[in-house]
Amino acid sequence: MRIDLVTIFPDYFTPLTLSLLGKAIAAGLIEVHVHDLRTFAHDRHNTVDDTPYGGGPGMVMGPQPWGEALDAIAATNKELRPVLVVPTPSGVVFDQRAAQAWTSDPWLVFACGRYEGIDARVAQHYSASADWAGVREVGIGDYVLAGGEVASLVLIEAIARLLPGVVGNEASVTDDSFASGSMAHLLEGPVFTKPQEWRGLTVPEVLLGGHHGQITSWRAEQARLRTAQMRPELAADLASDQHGDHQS
Ligand code: JFH
Repeated sequence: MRIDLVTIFPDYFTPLTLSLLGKAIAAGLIEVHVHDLRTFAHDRHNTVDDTPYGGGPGMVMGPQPWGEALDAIAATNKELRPVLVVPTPSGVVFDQRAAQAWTSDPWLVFACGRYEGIDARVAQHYSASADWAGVREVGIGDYVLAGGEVASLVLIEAIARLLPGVVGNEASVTDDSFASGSMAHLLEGPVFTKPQEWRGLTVPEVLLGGHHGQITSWRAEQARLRTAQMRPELAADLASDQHGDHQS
């Protein structure tokens, strides 16, 4: 998978060289290119923002540097059509199902906005361009970040760990796909490792016995309890599914 990032803060993406992602990049499973948007602004101060039409607080990123940057990126490979990903608090919220679906895109270009966001004509233009595979305006949750950089890191990490060969421990990813299948709306219960007793706290007996049937049903029950406690709205979905009106 190829990933391009356009930003006025290229340093935000140094974490991509670490850990899981860093190894995947080093192994050639993921190819990452970071671009400084200001190099596509041509006035004396490399200005990328301006006042909003219609008034209101803050500044908006103008379309000109974005157009030049994105056209230059698309022109680097005429075999593939990139998908333009635009993180925004007013997008569809990204979830595990989207992460799984996006693993089959060969080329994602992330437009990381700042200020109050990017002039809407940028998304409009690339949605209609035959050189691009589409535009996805996405959020990562209902809170407002200062820009698209951290949201892009979140999206990339969620997608990249699902790519074949990226996670050494394949079982942990297999478990995820199990979790997004029949266990669709269940949270995971507690997990334990050695020592068997720590500060007077013990590991549940059932996990020590090696009775796999009992362990599986204990974990299922813990998952139900945890979901009811932490995410009552998901528990409600589960209950209504069981009454035969499953959504999506
Ligand atoms: C981003 C920012 C918009 C406008 C009322 C609520 C928002 C500040 C680019 C994604 C998620 C983001 C995100 C993604 C990209 C950008 C800051 C945008 C507004 C009006 C203020 C700039 C934020 N899930 N959260 N945040 N910003 N206000």
